[in-house]
Amino acid sequence: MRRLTVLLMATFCAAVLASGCTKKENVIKVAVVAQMTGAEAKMGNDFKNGVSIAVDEWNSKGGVLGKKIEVLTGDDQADPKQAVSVANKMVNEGAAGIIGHFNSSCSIPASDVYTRANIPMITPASTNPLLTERGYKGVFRVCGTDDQQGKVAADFAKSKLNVKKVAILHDKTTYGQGFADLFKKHLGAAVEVVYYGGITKGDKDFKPVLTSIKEKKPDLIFFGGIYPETGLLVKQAREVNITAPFLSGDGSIDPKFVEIAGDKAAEGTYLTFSPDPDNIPAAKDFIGKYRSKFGELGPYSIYAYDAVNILLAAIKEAGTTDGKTVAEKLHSMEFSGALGKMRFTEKGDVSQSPYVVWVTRNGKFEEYWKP
Ligand code: ABU
Repeated sequence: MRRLTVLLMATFCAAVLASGCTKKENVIKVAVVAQMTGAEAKMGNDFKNGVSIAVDEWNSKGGVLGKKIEVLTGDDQADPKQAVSVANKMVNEGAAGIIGHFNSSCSIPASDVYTRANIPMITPASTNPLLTERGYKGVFRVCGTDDQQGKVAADFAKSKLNVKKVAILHDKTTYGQGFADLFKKHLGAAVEVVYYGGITKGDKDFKPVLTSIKEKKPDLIFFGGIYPETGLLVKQAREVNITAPFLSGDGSIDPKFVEIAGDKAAEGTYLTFSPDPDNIPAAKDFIGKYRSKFGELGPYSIYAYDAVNILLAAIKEAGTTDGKTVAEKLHSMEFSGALGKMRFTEKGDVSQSPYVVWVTRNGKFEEYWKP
């Protein structure tokens, strides 16, 4: 009797283990990784929302390669060390592809981890050029680069605002400083840089640096950084009676920027970003779904949606989740997404990524100038 009980228990355990294994094999995991908590959590959650809409659509049609898709979520807290740690976690949990990260300072070190593990990554938002300049075949971005964005910002400052003296600030990150340096490069010698310096992310009082900038009488203040600091800089600049316009970039074009700066201080602030997706016919369905489920579209929600759709389309076309095969497919495919037709270059950038200048009016962002 005792023998029979042991045998039955062993059979039961084997069945449980087998069903566990079967369950594992019956899903394909994709990971969305960005800052899900902290001051910039809005951007990470915008990614997550965009990815969830795409994955629900795929799963309602049966998934991919006959398997349901499961989304893993990783929080890098906008911190490069945490990004490496969470990248390893996603590898260990069996992610077949990564949508992320947001910050270039996270995407770059995390891409080393994914490359070693043969897992393709597509970032919706990391714009620092270095990300795709290291010869990694499985690293992609669906956004543009700060070289492109910096050129549009500089052309706007020179030809539309006619600036002669500019103050340049950045947040000392890979993105913020890189973008500021590329803006400066594209300004060229015709514009005098009367102030150049970095602030520290997370600081709350920028009045000392703004007071120094005020003495230099710039025609424009440029900031390379993300909306929590942009909002405070714009607010405090007006408090120390700086009237010069502000110009920032894609890391700041979020309603949270206006919330922090306040409508009055934010009025007239310029930001570089891609053109309004509301004017893209292919984006209409996604935007409608997003607004009804999550409210207003985040700047990079649609990029996250397209990124995961591209990844899943490549897995489907490849007929496998093997990273090298999927990456090869990503390099050779043309994809029709919510942002229109998309193709990757040899480096892993998108072949087209236009930038325009937006302005803040009555607490909202409007397209204002295009090169
Ligand atoms: N491109 C906006 C901010 C994300 C990053 O590149 O760090």
